[in-house]
Amino acid sequence: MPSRATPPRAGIFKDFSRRWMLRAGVASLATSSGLAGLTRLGRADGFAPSPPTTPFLDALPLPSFAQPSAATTITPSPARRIPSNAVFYEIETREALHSFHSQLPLNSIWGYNGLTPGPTIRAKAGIPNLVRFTNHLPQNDPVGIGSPINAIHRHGGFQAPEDDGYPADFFSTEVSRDYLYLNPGEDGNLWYHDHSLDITAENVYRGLAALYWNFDARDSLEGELDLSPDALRLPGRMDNGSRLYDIPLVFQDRQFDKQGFLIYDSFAHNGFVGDKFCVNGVIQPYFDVQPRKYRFRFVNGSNARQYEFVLRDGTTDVPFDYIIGTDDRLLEHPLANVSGFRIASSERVQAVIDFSKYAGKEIYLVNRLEQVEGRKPKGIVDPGVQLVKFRVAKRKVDDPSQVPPTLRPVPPDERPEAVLAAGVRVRRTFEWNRQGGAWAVNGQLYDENRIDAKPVQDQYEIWDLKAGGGWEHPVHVHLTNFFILSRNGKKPASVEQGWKDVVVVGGDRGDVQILIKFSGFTGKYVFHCHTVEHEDARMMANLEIQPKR
Ligand SMILES: [Cu+2]
Repeated sequence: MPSRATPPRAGIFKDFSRRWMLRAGVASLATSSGLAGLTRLGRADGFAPSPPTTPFLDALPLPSFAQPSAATTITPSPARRIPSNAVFYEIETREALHSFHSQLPLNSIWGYNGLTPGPTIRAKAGIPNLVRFTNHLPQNDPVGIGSPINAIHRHGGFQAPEDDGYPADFFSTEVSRDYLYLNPGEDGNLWYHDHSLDITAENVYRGLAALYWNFDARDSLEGELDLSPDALRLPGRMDNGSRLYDIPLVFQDRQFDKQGFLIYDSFAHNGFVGDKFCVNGVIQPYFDVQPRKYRFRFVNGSNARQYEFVLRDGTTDVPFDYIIGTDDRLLEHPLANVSGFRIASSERVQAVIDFSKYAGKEIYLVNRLEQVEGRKPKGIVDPGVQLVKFRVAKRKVDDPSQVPPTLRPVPPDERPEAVLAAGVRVRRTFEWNRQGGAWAVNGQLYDENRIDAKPVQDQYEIWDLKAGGGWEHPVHVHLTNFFILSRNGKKPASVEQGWKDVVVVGGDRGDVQILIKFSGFTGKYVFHCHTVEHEDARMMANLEIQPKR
């Protein structure tokens, strides 16, 4: 049901009659007018436009790193053996006040350590992290967006079933759960978010999302200052515990009522889109940069919205200098001079922008994709909406970073050509369809007690993914990465040729064929649509990975 995020502590929760109307679902009757302030990229159906906010008034916030906990004796829950070199973290989910924009009132959010995005967890290849999440969410939340249960999914992570945030493994207020992340390496660019059964969309919208970065000997924490011969020396380095020149950009759309409080429609099973564009939790921020190379990690943390990004210098489109990674991993080779790219919910792209040629200028990151509903984007608009203003300093600075011609070589026996030549015997088809007002996979609604596929460990499979009704679904498979073999029978675009853990299926994007394999663990995992309202409306299925015979 529709809800608004009035901060309970601010005591502004008096508007019961309006709240009742919203709960009764009458809101849409009242709000078909007032389109004047509608952004050109669309907003949720049935809501008046969010209040106007001046773009680029607030700075881009940068999430800080989670700090390891000093605890020496740890009894893990659930009980299991913890590697002796594991680093221990403690993170709380709790309610807090958050500023989405300095012209809006503070809003009640739910965040990891009370922050949205939450603290970035940092890992080093070969050193496991044991992360204890404690649920301190309020039992009686007056705002009404979300439910105080948690299941934490480290998206893109290689982790045992009990550490995967399986949707039914949720835990309640004042309960803790430990998650063991082994961090074998290479899967460098992850994020973690709530994955509780039926309530993921609201809990993520309320703020439960954060980043998880793995570093290893090549893509190292020392980054551009790493002198070892294997180091990639991509832009980025540590400075006093903060990361410089390696910058996350988490994109989330939000909708606000006329007083500036967050609203959400729990009946929006087709996918909720808002008309305000937050980057790292702030609406249309500016970011001061030096005239040098930066690494940006684009994360689509929106519930249902897709974005198509371009860079603009005045009215001229300028290319991203390099695309270096998609989803979890770095590409084998960087793609140079890329004019733009599109990301759907939970997809990630890493790009390098060299601001040295823009010294003293203002460069804009622009979203050109209009979307007014969860079905799919409406199309490209010109000029689009500026989401971030980069204010480039004038004075030249040193830039020891580089973008080497080879980033992450794909092992010869894992290349799609080699795997296909060796023969792939198992094929599966998954159709992503609407069914009776809910969302189904192969005609079935998610049932936690039904196993929908039993892949055998280490055995390659080809999956045909199709969708009907003109809908687009970003399909996410847990535990593993895959290669896209084809899109509509053709080779995918170059930005889709690297390792992926999400792929958009259907609508204008067509059918997709992927090459997939599950290794390392056996047991039960989910795969699902990452339009999180579709996921909650049961567009999800169970895998049970079988041991090798
Ligand atoms: Cu979907």
